[in-house]
Amino acid sequence: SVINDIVNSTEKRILQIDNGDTLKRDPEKRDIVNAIRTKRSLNKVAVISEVKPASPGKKLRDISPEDAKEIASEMERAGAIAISVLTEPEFFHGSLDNLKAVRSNVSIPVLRKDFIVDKIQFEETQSDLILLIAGILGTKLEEMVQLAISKGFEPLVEVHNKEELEEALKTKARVIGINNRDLSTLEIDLDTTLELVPRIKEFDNENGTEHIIISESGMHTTDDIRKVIEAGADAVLVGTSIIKSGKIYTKTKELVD
Ligand code: IGP
Repeated sequence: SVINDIVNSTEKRILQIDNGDTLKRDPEKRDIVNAIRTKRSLNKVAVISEVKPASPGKKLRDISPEDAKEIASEMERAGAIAISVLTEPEFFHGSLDNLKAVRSNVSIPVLRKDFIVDKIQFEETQSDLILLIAGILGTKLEEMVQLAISKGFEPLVEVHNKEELEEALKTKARVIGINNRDLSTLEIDLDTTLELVPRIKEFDNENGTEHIIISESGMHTTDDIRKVIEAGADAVLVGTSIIKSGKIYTKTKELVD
């Protein structure tokens, strides 16, 4: 499957990372939890907007670091609460240079969107949040969450089904992403969010915790967004429809308002 190909390609690339080559991270962490609460108190939608050049087999738009800066600024200006930056090079045409360029050019939190399989990848990451995919990390999930937190990242743990969600709830992650796209078939079903949110609410009630829920992928219209927000998602993550619209500012603003 595509997902196996991506993980294999990522593992090969990791072998090339130079251990001594760690970057200096900005010690200041931008807080997405506050950003989401503020936006919601204004009765707006907390939108995380994604700098996404392609998805497997589907090119959207070439994005250089210069382009990435400009796109991210427009997203910020339109009211996005955070920016997600694809850094996977082979299947998504992303780059770490795009990530660095974006974070130095906006003041809102930035998420590194990639397939993290090894802790060495933390060392090359200039971001506030980092994606950890439960379905890929399996038994390594808990350890990777701990490590990410100890490195100063806010881990965003991504799940797609009930089993993965239970694993995510066992960790210290306070931000959970529900991916509406099945990574093995690439099929979208917004009902994934509707099915999984109640379990998170139930867990929070029983344990006195308060997870932040982000619905990810496959949303194009304000109706799509209303559906997952009404189901209890605190924020949405949107890539394709914003990039493809060609009108970054206008499309982002439409979804925020
Ligand atoms: C954005 P969309 O359908 O709006 O382009 O989706 C984002 O959710 C998607 O890019 C994504 C993703 C991922 C990419 C979700 N989880 C994991 C790479 C890796």
